[in-house]
Amino acid sequence: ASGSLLLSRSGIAEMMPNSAVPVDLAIDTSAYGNTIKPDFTGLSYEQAQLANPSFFSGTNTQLVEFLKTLGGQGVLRIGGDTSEYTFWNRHAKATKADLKKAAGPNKGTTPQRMTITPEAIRNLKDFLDRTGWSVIYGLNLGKGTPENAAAEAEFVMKTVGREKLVAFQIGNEPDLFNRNGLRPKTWTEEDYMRQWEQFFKAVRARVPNAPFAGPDTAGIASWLMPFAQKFKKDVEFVSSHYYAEGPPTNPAMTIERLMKPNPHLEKEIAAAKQVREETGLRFRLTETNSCYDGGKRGVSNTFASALWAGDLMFQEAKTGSIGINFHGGGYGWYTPIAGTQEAGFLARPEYYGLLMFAQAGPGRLVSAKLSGTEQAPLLTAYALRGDDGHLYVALFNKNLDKDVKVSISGSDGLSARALRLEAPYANDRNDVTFGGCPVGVDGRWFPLVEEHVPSKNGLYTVHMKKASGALVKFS
Ligand code: BDP
Repeated sequence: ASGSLLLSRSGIAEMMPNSAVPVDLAIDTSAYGNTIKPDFTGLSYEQAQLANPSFFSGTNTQLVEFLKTLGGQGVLRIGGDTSEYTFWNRHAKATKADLKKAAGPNKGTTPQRMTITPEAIRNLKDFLDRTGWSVIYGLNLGKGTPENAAAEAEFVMKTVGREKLVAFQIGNEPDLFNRNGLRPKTWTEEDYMRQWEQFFKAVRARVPNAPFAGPDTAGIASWLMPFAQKFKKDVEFVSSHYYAEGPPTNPAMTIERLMKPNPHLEKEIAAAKQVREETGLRFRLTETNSCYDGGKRGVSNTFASALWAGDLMFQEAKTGSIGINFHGGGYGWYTPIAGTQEAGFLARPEYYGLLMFAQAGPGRLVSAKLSGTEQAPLLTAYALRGDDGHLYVALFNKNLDKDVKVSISGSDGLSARALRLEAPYANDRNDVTFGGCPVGVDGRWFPLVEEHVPSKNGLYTVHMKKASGALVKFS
């Protein structure tokens, strides 16, 4: 059956109109770039989700599968606005009502106070063991105390273990504390660093080997360097967030805009590079998504978000980031995985961007240079020597109105197969497939259609429909 699908698919590709914009992609497999480690991929959830101890638990078998499909060693980051309103209490027990709580992304309002119990942390450990993932754990700086943070960190460290704990972070988006009511208007980065140090010392006094990262800022790139310089011996890496668009009420926030390069992202990448050069510290994008304040309907929950997310992952890897965490949870517009334990989970379009990245797997980027993209500027391409030895080429045609014909030179191997990332329309919400197959409600996925990529004299040609992606594997 898969053979006949294969034939019909390449038939379709050959029938594509000649109007496709021709572009060239030159691969140089001897020119290595950055390494993508197995823990590159990550998700981010609100700390409030821990108020329900059964969510991140071994009993949530469906969610476990959804994470495993994205990679066997990903990173779960727990934090967000609600991390300033969740309180560790080692005597507390979750109520029946707590067990039903699903925490979507905070939507820019003041969160409700919630409690984190020992049971939640014990279950989290089980969840991490079953997924193979590790955790970045947020401590409450906004409303918490150094003593309580130290007690919480001690329990987390003891329960989860050093190998599963990537880092603690102190506070979420402290650069916004002067306008979200958590600190006075006069709050500066100096103040933040002073308080960070108090919390850090309190934790280290009880947990001498506790790993840390920060400053987990919303986006003021200028906060990265002073923090890195001051705490370079104390942190594993520096972190901050990036939202491509927002607020959702602004009509200028559209799919068209999401597909384009973003000056905010470029600023952040430049700041991360400077930190790396001056302090040797690496950068992780610990929270990101398409549109802040919980996302935008018709943008964040559409197929366009898959192209955006997949492209962003490769872009971050290419520019030196050690990983990325897509924020989500509940039924948030931008969440990669939507649902609850009772109702079940499903893959939202964005999930497929992460899935495509996972299929290339960890490895090392190699040089991939595009030319002739003047007529199709939103076509992006990345090449990777996978840890499995194969050469992979990831293509994203973010042009919404133009098909593109990509001619790949300099690849190796004798044959090439492509897995398509596609949907009928950029704003489609339900018919996204990768390799001809949707992700099942059990969180599993396998390729159904592997398309033969035609070649002539070492030149491989991939026809890319407007608003589509493809992962080409050479063997
Ligand atoms: C970030 C917060 C997160 C929110 C998100 C949003 O850390 O809790 O859910 O913005 O506004 O700033 O969507």
